[in-house]
Amino acid sequence: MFKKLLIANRGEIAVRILRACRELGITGVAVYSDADRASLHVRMADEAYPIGPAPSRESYLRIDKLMHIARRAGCDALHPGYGFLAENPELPRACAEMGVTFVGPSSEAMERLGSKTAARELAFRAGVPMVPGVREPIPRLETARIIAGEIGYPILLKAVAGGGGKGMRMVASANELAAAWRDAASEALNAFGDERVYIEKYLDRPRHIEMQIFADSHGNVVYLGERECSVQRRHQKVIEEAPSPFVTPELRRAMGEAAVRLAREAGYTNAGTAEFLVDASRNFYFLEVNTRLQVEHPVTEAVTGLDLVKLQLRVAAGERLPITQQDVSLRGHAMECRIYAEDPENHFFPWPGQITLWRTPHGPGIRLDEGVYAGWTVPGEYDPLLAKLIAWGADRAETLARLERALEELQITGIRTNTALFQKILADADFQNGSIHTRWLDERLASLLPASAKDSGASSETLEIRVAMIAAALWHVNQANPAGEHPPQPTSQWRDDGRREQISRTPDR
Ligand code: MV4
Repeated sequence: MFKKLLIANRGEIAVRILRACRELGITGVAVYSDADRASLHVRMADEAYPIGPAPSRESYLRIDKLMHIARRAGCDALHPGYGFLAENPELPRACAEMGVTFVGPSSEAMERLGSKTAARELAFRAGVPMVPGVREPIPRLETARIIAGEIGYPILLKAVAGGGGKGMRMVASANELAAAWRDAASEALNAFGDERVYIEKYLDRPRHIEMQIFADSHGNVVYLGERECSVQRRHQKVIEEAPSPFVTPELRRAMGEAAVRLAREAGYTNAGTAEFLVDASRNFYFLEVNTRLQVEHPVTEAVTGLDLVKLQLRVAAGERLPITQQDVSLRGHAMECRIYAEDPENHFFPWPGQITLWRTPHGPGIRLDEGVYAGWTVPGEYDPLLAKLIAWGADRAETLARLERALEELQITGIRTNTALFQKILADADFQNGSIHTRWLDERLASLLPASAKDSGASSETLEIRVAMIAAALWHVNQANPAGEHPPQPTSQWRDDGRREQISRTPDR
């Protein structure tokens, strides 16, 4: 097993990985930006190193700085978490060059799956069903017109480098194609530096169901069941559950075996997720592979009894998977709420600031993966995920009751959060009987939120909307790809003092 692991991330996922390190006797090494000096992951780490200014492109997205710290601290492995550099093949490449083990797939497997058209080609070769469409980028508008006509409208233009709905445009008829083509290409160029797009048939109101897979470096691949992730807001997952209330044992097996074939075809190792769309007749269609540990991994942990982060570390260290497919069994039901510092009643405006009270739920079937503590100030520079509240129960009804009970126990003051929205979603009849699809929440929000929060286009709300848009734009600018080459920042006395000061000022513990 590894001796020392560098965690190239922050917040709750860095804390989650540190916990696995502690259990395995691995020294956990944190990195932190100027905005994260007093963050929980820094307090919980065995060692912590500064990585630069608050904007992530100058800190958490800097491969050169990470490699410098890995060398200086003597780390033999690196875990990327999710987000930031987790799916950037340059990181496993840089690790390989330095003799540091990357906890994840090879850069080659990542590249094979990073391009959506290459992934579709792999899926085709592996006999995995996918949405009707093409397997290569469309060179020009005239070609798009011919292919769209053959597939039949409505179609979707999707970015080859895509994911998360960026560079995606639905086209209802031929006369909308030219404008959508331009929009999709320019959005793709902007987001990924790659303007290429391809075409898929558009599915109306599908479910988003994903399959967890795990592969070791000895040719063993297993699937660990699905997660239902249809409750999303603008491509951001809000609630996830396992198993999906819609999936039958037959469908689970078919999707699981398809995901395993795909992993084998890609030469995949470590944890991965195959995303599928599922239509009302339970046909499933491959969408893409996420080559990382996912935010929602705890619901799979809850129903399988496995520790996915420890499994990741064992497999990365060259160990064989300790389980075969026959050993995988699902028990009970789990559901996760993503607790964000944001205001659902104000266009989901991010709400950084000091947490004055953080009173956490406990008791039967409750797990809280948190990245915060009372007295800490949520920085405005990052995704404002505070914690994930996960409930487990013998069945879906018990899980729902426990989650509702835990949401009542959870008390947060000082900042606004989305917890009240969860109470409304959990009380919704559609949600309770599992009749949900990928557009359900966006359509339902109008009735779940107070009238004042609806995007009605009323002139009284224009200023708020504009402020929210500017804030969102600033956030996105800060998320942009690593750009300028700045020399690594040396540790400074004032920064260390500041960190110590903020830690000693915090009221808890
Ligand atoms: C689709 C689709 C309908 N038809 N593809 C959105 C993000 C990207 N990963 C794929 N997405 C979709 N692809 C076809 N051919 C609908 C979506 C989609 C969606 C997918 C998963 C979760 C939420 C979604 C919300 C809107 C649209």
